[in-house]
Amino acid sequence: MNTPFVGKREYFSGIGRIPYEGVASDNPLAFKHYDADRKIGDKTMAEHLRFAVCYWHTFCNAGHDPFGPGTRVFPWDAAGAPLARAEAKMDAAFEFFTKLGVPYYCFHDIDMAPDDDDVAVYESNLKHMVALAKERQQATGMKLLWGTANLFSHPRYMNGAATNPDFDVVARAGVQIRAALEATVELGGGNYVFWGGREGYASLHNTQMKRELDHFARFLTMARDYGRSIGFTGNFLIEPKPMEPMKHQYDFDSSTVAGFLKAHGLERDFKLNIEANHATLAGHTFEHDLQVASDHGLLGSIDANRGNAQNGWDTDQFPSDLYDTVGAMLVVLRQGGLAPGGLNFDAKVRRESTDAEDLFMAHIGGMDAFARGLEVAHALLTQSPLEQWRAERYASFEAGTGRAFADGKLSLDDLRAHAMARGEPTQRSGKQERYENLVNQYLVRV
Ligand code: XLS
Ligand code: CA
Ligand code: CA
Repeated sequence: MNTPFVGKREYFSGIGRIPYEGVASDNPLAFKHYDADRKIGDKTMAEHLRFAVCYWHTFCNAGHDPFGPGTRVFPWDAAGAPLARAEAKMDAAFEFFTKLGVPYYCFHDIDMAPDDDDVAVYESNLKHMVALAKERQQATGMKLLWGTANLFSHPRYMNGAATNPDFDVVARAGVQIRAALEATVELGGGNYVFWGGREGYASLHNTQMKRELDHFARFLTMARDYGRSIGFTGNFLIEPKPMEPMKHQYDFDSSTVAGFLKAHGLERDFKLNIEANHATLAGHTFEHDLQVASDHGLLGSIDANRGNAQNGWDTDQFPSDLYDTVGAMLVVLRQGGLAPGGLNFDAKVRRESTDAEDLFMAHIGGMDAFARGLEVAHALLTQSPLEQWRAERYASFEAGTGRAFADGKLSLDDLRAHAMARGEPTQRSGKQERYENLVNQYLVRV
């Protein structure tokens, strides 16, 4: 990945390969913590973190909001035929990936290729761009973390895609899933993501919820079967979100999706892609939804971003809160890593951030925040008393009647006999503050 750019022209001139310079550096275009080849435990930072850049925010989103149009002028969006603009955007994307030094990227079908209402034109546009992406991957060493289909922007999907009450729309959604699965396989993607888009409802008055959920499961099963039939061996991932754009999204949170997958026999092929800002919209912390997914054996990948504590919507900001990244990396390290998933920056610079270099600084900050989270979480797990304290808290289940209870060998009569023999339980402090102090201590010590 040493080629600075492989396209027809350079879009980010004046910016070279982003170096690691360490915490003493004040260079805004250098990493302070992310040192790709540095070993943390038995893996390098790059191997642990598996960073990906997303196509949709970084190269497609010019900053529009409900009150006004985009503020960023992307040179790759200058006038020209749709396919020529898509090719220019791909040149910019691969230049950006290689200069930043990330190993992975993610895309929706219509981020990469021009959409079209004509099925054959849509399919040939995507095939054309996938062939170019394959060349670019070979030239740069970049890999695809996951592909997906955008089943929420086109007006035909306003009432949902797989859960639409009109079968014609469900079938049209099938066209895109089929093509996006083929694209993902062609590009060697390790995962395929389903974010629920408009799968949900705006009003229960006009909605047969059970029927829609059954259709959703049917659709996912067909996608799974098609994917496996064309050689996709990676994970299918569902990305939970509780609301927005719909009032209620069916894939509400980790717990809801885990139940849904198990109810429909999909838990062997599907895992979860947890996005920080979606977890917080659901009233959880990022760490909570990661932990729930991991506890089900279903944590597959992460969309790294953050919300804003004062806003109740999906602000998709770049992650910068070290406390959050430590919490996330504790879950990831405890489950032994994320592969074949990774950390995808599903995040956008603010509408007011209009310089090309802001895109780099945003990703540098996010990568440094997770690199720091990795270092601190690793130290907490291997050098601090954290795991020992947690184990001691549950020590009464390690032997004797506590062990027998956990193993399912006791009845309520046995519990009563134990309680009679022991008398009133001794009060045991939860010691939350001691744990919080330990995390802060390691945040500055490591
Ligand atoms: C939107 C989602 C979306 C998915 C991919 O809220 O985060 O970007 O990650 O469709
Ligand atoms: Ca996402
Ligand atoms: Ca989001």
